[in-house]
Amino acid sequence: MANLAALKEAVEVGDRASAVRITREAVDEGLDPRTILAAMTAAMEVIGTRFQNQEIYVPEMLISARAMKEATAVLEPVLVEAGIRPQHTAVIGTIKGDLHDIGKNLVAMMWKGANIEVIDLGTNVSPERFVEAAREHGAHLVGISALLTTTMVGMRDVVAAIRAADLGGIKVIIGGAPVTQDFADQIGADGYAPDAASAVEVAREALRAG
Ligand code: B1M
Repeated sequence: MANLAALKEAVEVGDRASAVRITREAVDEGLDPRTILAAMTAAMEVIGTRFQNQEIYVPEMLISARAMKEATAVLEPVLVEAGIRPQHTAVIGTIKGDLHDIGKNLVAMMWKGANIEVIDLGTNVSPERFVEAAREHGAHLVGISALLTTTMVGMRDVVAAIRAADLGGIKVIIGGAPVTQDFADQIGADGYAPDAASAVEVAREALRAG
């Protein structure tokens, strides 16, 4: 019988081959795909906590995320067939004028790890593009990343454009090295996360607030 504890362990240590093999075994045995996904999500939670505690760094986090990505690729057709979709959708991007994407990619991975569907708009994303994508995908969350003091000011325009577009109760979460909670409050964002691991809890809290 497929060992889900071993699957969790494989994702934690970034052992792609084992993660994929155990996921295949579990799928072949007809295990509920949600249970299989939960084992991987639990692994990413552990990774997030270790990252926050500075027990691991960006490379280890990327290795785990890659293992999860490959294993979820095996699971995805089963989830689709069973009509199981993530409950929430996020669009994420780096602000206009800014090409830094390593931190944004980590947040996207952690959100995917937390079973949020993520539409990644890449870098240099205009306020109009954020709004258009949020509308197109019926997003519940918008994530904006900025690494430059010169570009972070543009986050204010994205928040304003989202509010003006009247997209329901959509939540805006911001982050990036120069960004602070104070700045998030000033521009009316719904949340600020200092790192990719806490971005999961901040997103969950914002979504819970409705
Ligand atoms: Co640039 N760069 N860079 N750079 N770069 C910085 C940011 C800088 C601090 C370097 C320095 O001068 N010491 C400086 C900014 C100064 C400032 O404005 N305060 C700088 C500059 C000036 C520039 C250029 C202007 C340089 C030039 O051309 N003269 C230029 C700008 C280009 C542009 O964007 N238009 C430039 C270019 C580049 C590269 C293209 C060469 C490359 C980017 C490659 C890429 O991303 N694909 C690059 C890099 C790599 C860096 C440094 C070295 C590393 C950034 C990084 O990836 N960190 C950086 C210096 C440094 O930080 N030591 C620097 C690792 C990453 C995991 O951390 O992105 O902070 P970070 O993400 C964290 C959190 O911030 C948070 O979670 C992540 C994980 O915990 N987070 C979020 C991020 N986004 C979030 C979103 C959230 C929540 C949390 O919610 C949605």
